[in-house]
Amino acid sequence: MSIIEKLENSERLNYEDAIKLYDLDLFTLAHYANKIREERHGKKTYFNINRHINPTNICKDVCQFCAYSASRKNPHQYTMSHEEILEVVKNSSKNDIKEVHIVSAHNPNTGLQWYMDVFKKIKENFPSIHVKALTAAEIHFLSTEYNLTYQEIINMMISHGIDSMPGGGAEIFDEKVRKKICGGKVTSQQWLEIHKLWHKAGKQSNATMLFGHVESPEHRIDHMIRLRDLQDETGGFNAFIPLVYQTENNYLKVKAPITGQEVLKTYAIARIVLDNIPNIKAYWATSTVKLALIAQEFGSNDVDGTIEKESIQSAAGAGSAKGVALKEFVDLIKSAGFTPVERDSVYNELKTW
Ligand code: V47
Repeated sequence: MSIIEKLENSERLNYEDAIKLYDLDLFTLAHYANKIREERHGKKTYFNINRHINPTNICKDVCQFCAYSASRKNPHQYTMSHEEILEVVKNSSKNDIKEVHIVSAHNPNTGLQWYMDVFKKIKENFPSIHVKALTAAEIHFLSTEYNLTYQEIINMMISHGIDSMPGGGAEIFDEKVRKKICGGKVTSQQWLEIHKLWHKAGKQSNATMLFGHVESPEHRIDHMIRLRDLQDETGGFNAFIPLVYQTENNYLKVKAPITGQEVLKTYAIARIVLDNIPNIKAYWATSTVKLALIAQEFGSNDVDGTIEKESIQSAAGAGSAKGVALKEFVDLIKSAGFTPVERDSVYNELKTW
């Protein structure tokens, strides 16, 4: 059966089929991806009102793509105190944020309680704010640094008030590419194992993929299929987030930045291949708001949030340092022809704007 026949029949695609999707033209892919998007979400585009906080940039790991961690490229080290973090949350709570998204570097100097206690303090002071925190890469770092099992770290996360896990640290699962871009950090197997344990604890998470650097389309498909396999088992992923690689201030040598066409193809292919992950997020901080809105015609149904401050992608050249104003966000979604639906962190609908 041809790939088009399989798409017409809405069949699940295996690795060999999915590779063929990259040979299709953009508008054929858009047709099938948008069909799935519209069946599931109609014209809704989800977003949330949130605040990103990155409490420290001192990192034991050396990822080649990272411009955020303090290193030769970024000599400005910092580590926030809990009081400073709480002050940020307090100020942002005035903007009616529903989520704090907290991701740190892997700092060996702070102690485990610096990582954990802040979540408890946020929950005590702001019980209605959803805490999305600690990537699988951070969990692996804490587990090795403090000689605890993943399960023990997960139990601590839950008892300290973390509600869900962000999808960071997945990068590209292919072992050869991974060795090149982030050797030494959490392995692919470990990343998947940590999310599996988190899901088994009854919790939800997201999954990312960093693309547009030294990986091939085959590596992207392999990444998606490993996620789909785990999702078949646990059902715990809410969203898949393809992160467009930002090229500046890091050590990865990439000849040409990825084209907008290839980015859109990848969103569309993700929507087709990941038949068991409900949401495809075009994270505007890496794609730009404009392309994130166009991506809504190519299978995506989410653009992430208002963010307020963004440090990881903006360090590598993205124009996301100050987030985006709520009104502007809503107006842009509307003028792109979609219905802006504010969601919470686990995709309950809160308000149609
Ligand atoms: O894993 C680092 C990425 C990620 C670069 O779960 C880069 O809702 C592009 O995971 N170019 C962290 N990306 C951010 C993340 C995330 C973001 C938004 C929402 C969610 C969610 C998760 O940032 C890292 C890494 O892949 N990153 N450097 C760069 N040069």
